[in-house]
Amino acid sequence: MAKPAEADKRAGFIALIGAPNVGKSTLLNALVGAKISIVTPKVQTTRTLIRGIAMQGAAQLIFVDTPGIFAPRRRLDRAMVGSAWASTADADLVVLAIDAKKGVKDDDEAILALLGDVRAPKVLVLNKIDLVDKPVLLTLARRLNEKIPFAATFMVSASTGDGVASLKAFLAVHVPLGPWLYPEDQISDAPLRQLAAEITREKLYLRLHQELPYQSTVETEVWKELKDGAVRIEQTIYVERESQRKIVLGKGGQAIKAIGAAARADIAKAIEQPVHLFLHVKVREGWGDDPERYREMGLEFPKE
Ligand SMILES: Nc1nc2c(ncn2[C@@H]2O[C@H](COP(=O)(O)OP(=O)(O)OP(=O)(O)O)[C@@H](O)[C@H]2O)c(=O)[nH]1
Ligand SMILES: [Mg+2]
Repeated sequence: MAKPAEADKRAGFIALIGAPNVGKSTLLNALVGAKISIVTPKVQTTRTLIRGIAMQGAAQLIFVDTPGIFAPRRRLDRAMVGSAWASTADADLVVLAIDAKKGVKDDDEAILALLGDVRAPKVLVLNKIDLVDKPVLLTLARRLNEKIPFAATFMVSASTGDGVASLKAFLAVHVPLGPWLYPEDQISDAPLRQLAAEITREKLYLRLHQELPYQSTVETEVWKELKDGAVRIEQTIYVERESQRKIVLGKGGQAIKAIGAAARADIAKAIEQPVHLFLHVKVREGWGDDPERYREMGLEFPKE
């Protein structure tokens, strides 16, 4: 494609917000065309702002995936929800994603009530349309547009990709004129260490159940390029209690082995390098109240 003239270039930040589990991260990955943000069937998977960058004609679209917005209880929850709302202040456009299958629930209502205060134009995305019939979608779109003046409404399936191209085309002509902010071939600004920690956290979420995923965090401690072109990565999984450490390890170390194997394969694919992954599991009681852990995650530490 011919290079656009400097004066025709556009660039903008597009915040993807919504209740937990509506498919924001899946949508970010579909829009960028690569796996940037982790996805699981569990709520509250995304913990911090994750940027993914896509080019569309003369426009550079910088998508910001955010933690799901819900009524927070713990300090970590408050930090996550706070970061999601903070993303809307810097955004040129805000995309509100709704799970069309679930419809409008309490968390969505609470978001809608606060969305009026957001200055940026808002775009409504009804996601998971592969799971619902058309008449349901039209009713949902009408009801939501009565509450908030959305600039446009899109019906998509982030999983199948249905409708994603139209959404992207719309966004590309609605971000402001201006120079591109990242090199054209860049698709993320997350450091590799963070990406690798996120991948391991995804495997933890997929493998472990109930409260355990929410009481764990993953940090990359060592990243060493080896002479043979491989990389040695050491990560620590922090949990709250000894009983949780035992579950993460599993009988005869089976659980941690499976988590490590799955994470290693995905990290190697993401960085296109062979990986030797070493996982440590440490009990750090009250890590959810430790400012250092928030710094590692890239979250503000809420005072209470
Ligand atoms: N059928 C279907 N499932 C979807 C679609 N988009 C996302 N999902 C599934 O919904 C679940 C949640 O997806 P995520 O992308 O992690 O949702 P999220 O909004 O980022 O969730 P949090 O980060 O927890 O707020 C996963 O199991 C996805 O595979 C879709 O279009 N159709
Ligand atoms: Mg997410």
